[in-house]
Amino acid sequence: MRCKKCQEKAVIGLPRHNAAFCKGCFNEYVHDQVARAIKAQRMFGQKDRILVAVSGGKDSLALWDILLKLGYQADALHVDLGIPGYSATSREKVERFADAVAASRQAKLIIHVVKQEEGAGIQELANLVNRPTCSTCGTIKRYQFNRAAVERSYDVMATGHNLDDEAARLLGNVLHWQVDYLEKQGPVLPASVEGFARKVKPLYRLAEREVAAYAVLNRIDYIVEECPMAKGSKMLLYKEVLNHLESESPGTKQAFYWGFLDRQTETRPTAGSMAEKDQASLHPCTVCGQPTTADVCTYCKMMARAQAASPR
Ligand code: Q46
Ligand code: ZN
Repeated sequence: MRCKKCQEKAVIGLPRHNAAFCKGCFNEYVHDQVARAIKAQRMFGQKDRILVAVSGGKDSLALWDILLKLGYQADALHVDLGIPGYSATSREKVERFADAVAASRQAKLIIHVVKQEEGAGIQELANLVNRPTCSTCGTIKRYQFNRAAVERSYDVMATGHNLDDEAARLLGNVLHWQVDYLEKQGPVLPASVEGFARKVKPLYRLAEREVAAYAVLNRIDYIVEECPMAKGSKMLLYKEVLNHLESESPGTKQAFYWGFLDRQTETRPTAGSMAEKDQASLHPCTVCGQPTTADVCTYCKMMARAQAASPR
């Protein structure tokens, strides 16, 4: 197998593009796909300050690496969830990357420790509020990322969702006809109201195996294991189904997700109309001030319940 660009020995084949690349040309391809995503979706500019949500997995660390190499000012936030046997290793990987790569580019790492800030690890909190661990985790991560981005005046928050993640989410939303979610699903979520950070997904043009290959080829040391709480999740099942289709018919995932985005641009509400809709229903949480549709936001309600239920 030869590199399609330079005819050197290829290290990876990309059936969906009918191509193969050597290491150098593959890195160029990855950087180019991210640069294109940023430009096509008008995600941010060279002067913007970006906050990357990093878990310690391949996608988020690769994203941080790529943005820094493309010359963006990108700091990162890691949420230490306090999951035994998983969170300590994840945090270690993030810290190691920050010391080895990010520090030389003046990028900062912020760490939020759930056990310290919320008073208990994610599983214990979920038990206290009687909710599934992943939904408790989602509420905390969304809240803390948004808060960090807004309070520290970042222009935009970036996450490492790749093509596989987005295609799997789309499949889930279509299977259950989650029309509200379908309307908002996309690589850019505008900062619709004051207090909500703009959110972007610069890896949406890259498949999971491409991001994994990029991380390996560039010696990014990431946590390989999935979070133990993800076991049996529907997202993993949807990914499996899509991978099966992809292996039979390369390009299926891309056609599915990009096709959705193309059609959505015709019907998708504009940032302005979304802002109007949100503005009408959102106001500051009476406890913490972050935007919410109720009097008290989900996070503050959850923390109040955890406090009431915790043994004194
Ligand atoms: S980290 Fe959190 Fe995921 Fe782990 S506890 Fe569930 S939601 S599975 S992205
Ligand atoms: Zn609140």
